[in-house]
Amino acid sequence: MPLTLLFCCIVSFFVCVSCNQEEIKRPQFLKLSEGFKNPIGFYNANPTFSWELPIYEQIKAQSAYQVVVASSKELLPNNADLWNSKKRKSTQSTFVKYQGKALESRQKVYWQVRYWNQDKNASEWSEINSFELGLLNNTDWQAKWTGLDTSKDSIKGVRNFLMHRPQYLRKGFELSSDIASARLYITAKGVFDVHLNGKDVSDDVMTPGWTPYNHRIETLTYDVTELLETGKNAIAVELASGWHSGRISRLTALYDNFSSPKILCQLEVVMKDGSKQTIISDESWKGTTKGPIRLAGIYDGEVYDANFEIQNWNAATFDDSNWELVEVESISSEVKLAPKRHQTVKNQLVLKDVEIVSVKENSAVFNLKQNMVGVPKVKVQMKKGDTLKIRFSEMLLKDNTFYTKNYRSAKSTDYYIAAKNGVIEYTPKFTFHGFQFLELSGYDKNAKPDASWVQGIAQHSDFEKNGTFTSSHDKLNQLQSNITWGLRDNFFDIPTDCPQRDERLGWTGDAQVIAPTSLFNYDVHAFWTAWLQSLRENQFEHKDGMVPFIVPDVLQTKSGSSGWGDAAVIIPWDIYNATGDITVLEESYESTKNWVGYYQSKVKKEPYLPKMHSFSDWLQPYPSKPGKLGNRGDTPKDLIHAAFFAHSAHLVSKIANVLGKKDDVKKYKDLYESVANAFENAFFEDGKFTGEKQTQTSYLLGIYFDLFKPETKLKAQKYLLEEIKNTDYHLGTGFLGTPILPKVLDDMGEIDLMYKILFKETYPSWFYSINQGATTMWERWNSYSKADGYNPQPMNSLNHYAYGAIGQWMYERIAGLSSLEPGYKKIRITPLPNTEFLTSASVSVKTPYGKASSSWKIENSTFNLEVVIPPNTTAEIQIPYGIQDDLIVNGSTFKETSNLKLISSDSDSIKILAEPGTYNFQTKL
Ligand code: RAM
Repeated sequence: MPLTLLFCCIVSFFVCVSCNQEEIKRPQFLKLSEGFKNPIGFYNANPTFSWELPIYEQIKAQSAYQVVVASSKELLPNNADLWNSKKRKSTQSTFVKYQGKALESRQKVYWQVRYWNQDKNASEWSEINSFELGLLNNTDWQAKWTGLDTSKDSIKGVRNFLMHRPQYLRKGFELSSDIASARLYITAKGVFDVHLNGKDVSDDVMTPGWTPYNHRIETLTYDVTELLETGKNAIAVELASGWHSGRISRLTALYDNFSSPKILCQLEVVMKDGSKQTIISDESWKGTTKGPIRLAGIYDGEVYDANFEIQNWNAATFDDSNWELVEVESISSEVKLAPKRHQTVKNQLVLKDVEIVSVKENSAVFNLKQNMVGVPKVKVQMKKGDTLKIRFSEMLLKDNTFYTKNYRSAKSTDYYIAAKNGVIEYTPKFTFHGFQFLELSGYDKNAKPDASWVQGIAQHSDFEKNGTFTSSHDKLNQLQSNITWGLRDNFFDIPTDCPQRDERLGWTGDAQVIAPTSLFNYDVHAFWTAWLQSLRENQFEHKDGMVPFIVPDVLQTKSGSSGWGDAAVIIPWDIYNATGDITVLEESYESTKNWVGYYQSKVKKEPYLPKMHSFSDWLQPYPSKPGKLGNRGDTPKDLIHAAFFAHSAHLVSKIANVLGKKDDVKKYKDLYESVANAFENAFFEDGKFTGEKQTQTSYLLGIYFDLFKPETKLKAQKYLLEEIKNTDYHLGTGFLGTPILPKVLDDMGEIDLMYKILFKETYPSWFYSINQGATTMWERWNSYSKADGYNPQPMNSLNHYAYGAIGQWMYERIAGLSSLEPGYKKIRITPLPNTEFLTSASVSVKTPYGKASSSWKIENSTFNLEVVIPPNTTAEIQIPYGIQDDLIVNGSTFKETSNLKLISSDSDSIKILAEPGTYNFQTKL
């Protein structure tokens, strides 16, 4: 070869390699740990890194990656001083563990990632992302718990509970030179709203949120650089009881004798000249309880008196010399101060489409058309000295008056006292309500009520939407809406059972039932893992492994309940399957084993059959016992203990397998098998439940948890079908049976039957509540009916998410998208059309690898399926109809390609393995 030609070849080779490399687009959507984007005040010095590959033709999969981490931007990518993973051959693009130098409180860290695609070409480096750690240790705090002693006022509220007047706390300070950057670290025993120089520091609501305060209090970090000035400044905090000192934490002995609320804050300022100044909460602060928020409680509402407003109290110019001196308390080493590990609650949506229902003399009822959680925003004309009373209710009685019996002792009423004539605007700050209707009274009699007087501000933890579901059926879409409203309404910092009555507690059973559905609909990865930490903290108080009924455990539960405490095992497993994040399993491992240990400790007489407490198949329809006694349904609790004992042991064995704990894999599998055996022998004879009353749930638990021998399982399935027939094809399940019903019928191939049950209009069914006007999920299948009114029991929440667990089946099977390998590394697309009820259904889910979707419709006797599979995953797609030769893919007859491989084909369905991409499948019915 002539030299020139050789030279040309070499040049073109290099040009080609480099041009090839330029073509590979950078990774995107970088995230830290449970989905955080460039956080400050981050909680974890051992984070994980995730990224997504961009979506375009050239990118199918990742073959290798490199993560670089440095203490300054300039060091990236080539001089990473904290960690350089080097090129690692791996398809892992989610939850890659940091393995670099130890990180400290306040440290700011920068990171970047690149990947190599399936052809081993390197991408460009991603954008640089960062995170900054919060104060990770109690010793990082110089501040003291600071506040007024409000217990001495001895104000007694509902049920004689001590109420604390909200406090206004402030401190003026000077900053000597120009400010380079400033961080405010803050929390409270109570709930707070902080201002700097008269400006609101954040739009967070009811911070710091709710943890077991006797173990851990979460702290917030704010970047306040822009709010400070050289010279005079002021920091000012409004503080109320919240969960910590309110009657929701009913046991006064729990959190330092129900002490007065306090704040803890530390403002750290770095000056341009490099010097530092720190302002802390301490004895130099001043406070008053003579501010406008006179009283505030989560259950009972807020009282705001505008006559007490203090002009400019939060500005630097204010003279606080006649305010009271505060009391202080040192930080205790027993209670961990830890940066908040999930999103705060924020205002999310303003409901403005309001209707006036009725007007009486000086009172009017407004309808927000959606049962919601949050606060109202009212704008009304008032006369000086008059009191505006704002009442709430979820639904009305026949005569348009309020149904509030189901709030039980929660007063849920706000008051505003006017200081002058004219239009006032008011939004309560330190309470929240569950309501659709609102009654105003006490406004100016001369004013004519107008729908514009009222808006509803919906609040919940600030997670993002993760999935969508829609179909051709209005009621099914309404059900999806009711499920998602119910979820958001009850994800108020912790997962609550209900948002309106004197409860609003983190019931573990409800949580385990709804977790999978919630993970489809919202990005609640961090939300759940944060609550699981609280669960562990409460569980570890008990040597026997007992998980309390509720978390945080303000009931100081004395025993565990089967089906409830199992949240400790079931939820980590659900999160792992939805996200692929192994960290949650590592964090929870001891806790999962301890809960199984609790069951073991309750086995006394008969081997493997625990004797303990259970709420059982809570609120099963048509219980044989009347009223309250019937709440636990008819499935015997002993059966439920054994079923969940076996199931949790089985899951622990699976978790042990993921974590590589070989001994435990066997130990817990053996345990599961022994309990399963005992379960079958004790409660079934030849597959038939031997108890007093046949229930769907007895069979469902046994079948779904795999507790029968293969031959008896078939018989049990037959008895289950008989039982369903006996109820005229209605569900007969309570909290525990309901989420399992669709899964079992699905496994049995009884798809049409499941559709029939789901689309039932009569009681008990999902559509029944919709037919009665529900806009959220109800606590009971018969909470209300147009014909008979409200269920007579006061425990009758109209916003309780448990029965929304059907949402999982809607995503996974009606529209057909689920995770086949943890975190959607492999996706399963298996839509289940049913032409009797639906002509189309569609879902999309933001998987850790990018958006995946499945949409089908039936038109002109053609089944049409549109599928999107994100990069770095594969999918198993099952087309429910057709003959392979008739299958059209993206407009042409199906042929195997490098993107689509045939797995199997029979008269009922065609199964295909798909690489990432967008596909349209068509087949004749
Ligand atoms: C009710 C709660 C919750 C349920 C328990 C057993 O008070 O609302 O939903 O789990 O009881």
